[in-house]
Amino acid sequence: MTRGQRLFILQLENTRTCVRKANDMAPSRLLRVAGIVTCILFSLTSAQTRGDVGYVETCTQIDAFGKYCPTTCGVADYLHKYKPGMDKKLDNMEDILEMITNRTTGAAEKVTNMKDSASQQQKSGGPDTYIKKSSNMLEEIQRFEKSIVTQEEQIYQLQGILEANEKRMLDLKQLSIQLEQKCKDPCKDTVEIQPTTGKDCQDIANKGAKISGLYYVKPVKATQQFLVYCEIDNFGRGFTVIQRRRDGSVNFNRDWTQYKEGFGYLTPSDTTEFWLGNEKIHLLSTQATLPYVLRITLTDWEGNTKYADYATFKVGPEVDKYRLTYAYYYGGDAGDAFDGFDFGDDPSDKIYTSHNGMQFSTGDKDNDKYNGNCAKQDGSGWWMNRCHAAHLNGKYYNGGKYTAKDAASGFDNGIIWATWHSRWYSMKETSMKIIPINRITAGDGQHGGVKEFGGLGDM
Ligand SMILES: [Ca+2]
Repeated sequence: MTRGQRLFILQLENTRTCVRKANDMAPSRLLRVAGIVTCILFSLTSAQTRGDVGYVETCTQIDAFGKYCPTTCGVADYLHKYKPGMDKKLDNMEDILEMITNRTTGAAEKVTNMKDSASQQQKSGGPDTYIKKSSNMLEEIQRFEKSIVTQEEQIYQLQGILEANEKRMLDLKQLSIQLEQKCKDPCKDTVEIQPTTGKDCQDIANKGAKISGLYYVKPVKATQQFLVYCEIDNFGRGFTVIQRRRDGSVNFNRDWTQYKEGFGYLTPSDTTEFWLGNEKIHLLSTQATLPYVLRITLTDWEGNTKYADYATFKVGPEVDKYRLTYAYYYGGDAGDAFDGFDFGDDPSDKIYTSHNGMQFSTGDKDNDKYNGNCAKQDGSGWWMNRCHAAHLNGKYYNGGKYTAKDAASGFDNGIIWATWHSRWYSMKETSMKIIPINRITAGDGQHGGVKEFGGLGDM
């Protein structure tokens, strides 16, 4: 059930509850009508909001990482269901109002009769006490008259509301007709998935795909295809993107299963954050006869972008806890943070913060080299040692700079690349992407730097 559908049902239940309360509680019919009118008002307002919500909120995310937004058919369906019930309620209200009007007329007649009989009594003369009693009665009657006038005013107001409601119903009917027209066209996915498929994005680029976007890939050992973002540049290189940070919109504090399956959102425009998933990264990185290069790109809060490449990047199977291995640092201007960093706290800092050969850890699965639990302390999943000099799944800190006080555990838990910025500086954007090693160099024969090729215009 999508969030949109749940909303509809909630609102329907609200309407029902509302009417029931008005019936139970109000001793006077007038109050009851007021209750019902309020309820209807509420329902109508809600229905209009839902109409708007329907356009946006019915997006569905599927396992294969697509986000699909159907058209507004759901809203139209709802309106069809909703309308007959409302018509009936309005009819009932009209009946009740008529009843009240009848009773008011009856009461007015009664008052006139009472007044007449009182004045007759006065004329006929009698004991003082009787006259006093009679004038008291008259006062009572006048009060009663006043209250009737007030009630009549209220009835007019209610009638006004009723008319306004009828107008809204008409508007809704109009809207419903418009939606019906729209829904005659078959619903389409709003996410554009490119038709070419392959073992990875380089395979797809080799088949002639020219634009970056979402593609289905099926690595050699994969049982089913899955969606990836392919970054295809002007040199015909196809990078398969396995990680993306851009704005902190996705929470990277996830458990083992979520890191295994992947999380976040893939978009054709590469505007969202995600972790592709350890299983998929394993299948991709271990399939080729040609080894892969992992390219890490980093953007800081001053707008500088740097990169680091690792040759023969592989992620092992789950039985080996998705162990990270690579052959060597292939180059880049961000420095080799995967090899650890000497922070100056301890002589063995560099060894204990290196990442090559580390198994993957999450808060609920501690595979690190530390007595405590690095992943739990830092609220992330990563190839933790004791703990890290590179940490791209860390907490997102707007502005970059943070302190031990900002981190829940007191440890450096940001998006860190220690060979470029201090561990108390969190990157603004990151990406991790893989490409067969024979394609990493761009068409000009030079080792491809981030600034040299297209397709990364916004970085
Ligand atoms: Ca541990």
